[in-house]
Amino acid sequence: MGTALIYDEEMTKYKLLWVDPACKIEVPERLSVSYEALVRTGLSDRCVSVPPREALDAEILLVHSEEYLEGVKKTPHMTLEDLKEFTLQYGDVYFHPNIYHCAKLAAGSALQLVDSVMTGKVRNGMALVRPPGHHSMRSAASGFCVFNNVAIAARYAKQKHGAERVLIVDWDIHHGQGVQYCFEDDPSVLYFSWHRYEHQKFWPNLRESDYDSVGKGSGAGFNVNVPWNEVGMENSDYLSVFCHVLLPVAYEFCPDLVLVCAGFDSAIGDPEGEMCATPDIFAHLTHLLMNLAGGKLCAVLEGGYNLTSLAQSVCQTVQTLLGDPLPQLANLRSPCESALESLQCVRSVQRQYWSILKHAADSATTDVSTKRIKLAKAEEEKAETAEDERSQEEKVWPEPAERLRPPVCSVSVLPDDAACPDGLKRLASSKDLGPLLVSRIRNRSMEDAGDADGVATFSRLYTLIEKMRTNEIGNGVALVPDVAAAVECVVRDLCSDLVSRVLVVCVGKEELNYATADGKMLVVQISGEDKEEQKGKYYIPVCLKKGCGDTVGFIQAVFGLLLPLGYEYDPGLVLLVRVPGSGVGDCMWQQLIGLLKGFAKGHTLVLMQTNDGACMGPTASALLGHPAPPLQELLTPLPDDGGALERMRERLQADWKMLQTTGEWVC
Ligand code: X5A
Ligand code: ZN
Repeated sequence: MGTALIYDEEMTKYKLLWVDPACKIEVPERLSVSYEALVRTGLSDRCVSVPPREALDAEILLVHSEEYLEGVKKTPHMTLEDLKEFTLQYGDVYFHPNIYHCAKLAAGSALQLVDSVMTGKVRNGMALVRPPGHHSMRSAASGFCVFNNVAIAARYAKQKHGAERVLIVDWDIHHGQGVQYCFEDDPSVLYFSWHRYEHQKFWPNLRESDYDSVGKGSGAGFNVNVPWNEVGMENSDYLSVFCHVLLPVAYEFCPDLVLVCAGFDSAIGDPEGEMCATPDIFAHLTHLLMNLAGGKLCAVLEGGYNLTSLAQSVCQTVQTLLGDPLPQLANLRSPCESALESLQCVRSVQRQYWSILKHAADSATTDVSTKRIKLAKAEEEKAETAEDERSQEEKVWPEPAERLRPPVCSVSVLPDDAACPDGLKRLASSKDLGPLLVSRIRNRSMEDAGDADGVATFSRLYTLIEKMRTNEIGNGVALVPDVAAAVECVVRDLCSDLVSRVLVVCVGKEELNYATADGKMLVVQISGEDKEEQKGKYYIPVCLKKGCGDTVGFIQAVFGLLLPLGYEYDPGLVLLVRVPGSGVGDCMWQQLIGLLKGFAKGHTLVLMQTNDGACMGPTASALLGHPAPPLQELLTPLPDDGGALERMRERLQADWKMLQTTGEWVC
């Protein structure tokens, strides 16, 4: 199952024909430069090339009015003067004799992509299109957009492919007001958008772009706006919003298809966005969405006006869709105060609609005087940033690191009589451990009857860890007689010389008494028992009263705690431990493996107990990069067990900044 790429040079064949400072950044090179970068890096060759087609009138009419379509249809025959006049009815957009043709191709590209993904021809894909779509409305062009490509695609997916729920993630830096208007009262399409807002000072300057526009009627709660009230947002700000708002809501929504309004004006260097997130953040944003909807994800280009930043970001996105290892995001900073305020406001207004956010801290009611102060402050800043447009273009950042696929994706370390799952390579040979390590291992696996076997297993594990470090192997799974003893041995004896930070994720209750305070490992334990107290910064027991089978609780723990902790900790290896009888379901387990692959460049070692081999199949599948099945049970969540998790998150915020979800200021 591959990745589709849709591109046609034809969509570079229109441009601005007069002087308009608001439109001069929307140039044909946006598309050619992005495509050329995909060719140069060899990524386009690895994709399934799908041709675009023109969207039919009937398809355009799924979203737009007849009058509007008829108006646009006349533009190919207009004189320059007529085109200028036609353009004047709308805001920040231009027409050209060939734009109608391109707009039909852009919308049709999105439909071709949906067809390819929904019929299973490919797993996912990206369409490189011009003109963009998310600003265009039922009867109006806007913000360089003519037809609303993604909105049309969502309606089409429902109608033609029977998709019941479609998630639209709009990570472009502008608010896709066209998409919001289209689905405002529709609970079958969840629209998420973050956007530069600056308390309504930024284009399109709409009151309804704020966090309190949540949808209307039965669509209430299915519109999620995250306004950025300052420029300069960074990777940590974006990841915080994904972990603490979008992902929990998206998992509860349980979409059949994910559409991404993939604008890259939210990346560093962009003259419109003026944000500071680096292109490799899009690898993570993409990855975090790739286990929803059974992996069915269609990304459709929107904005992106710094050609360097745009091309790099497009490559990061496509490379992730192809399944390559994720880049490490080192040195994440804390989310900034303004981002935290936005986060708090969104969570507090959305918590009534999403059971997974029910325990989000309630923010105080709107404090008008505070808002005034902020407005004034925004005004001041605006005045200060007169020099900015050039300074954005002059911004420099390091080129994203190469993301090399290891020669061997996944291996198994198994007893001789256990069958190796398809696609995994059995690790047979092992390294001579040397007498010191052997005696250390002997001392640990004391009571084990098959002591010689134990040493052989551990020496294979040592080889595996070593080869993950050198990227000869991606990940692996091992069956061991006693997981608790194995974890201790792996972390203390085998990893200590090889990796500096190990993230240990333990699912189920097991005595882990060796957590260190020196930060060489971080233990997050998710279990059904409630005895353990948190010990220091690096041992974090998460207790779900109803056990690991409680999907809502588990998801809260994963997105609210585990992922943000992982991003902040930045491990060199992930050790995932499955304690027998934990009660975690197969789907959840696969989701967890999929999500953890975002850390340590995908180097995950799964430890399971020999008698727990039944879940070997699902484990192998997830390690090989197959998308996890959707968590259907979230559609009818059980009553949950209260705010214990929220309180724990609050306690830990002093040590772990990525856990913060509230600002000092009220909304
Ligand atoms: C698709 C997109 C931006 C329009 C900005 C107008 N449009 N000032 O990024
Ligand atoms: Zn944009």
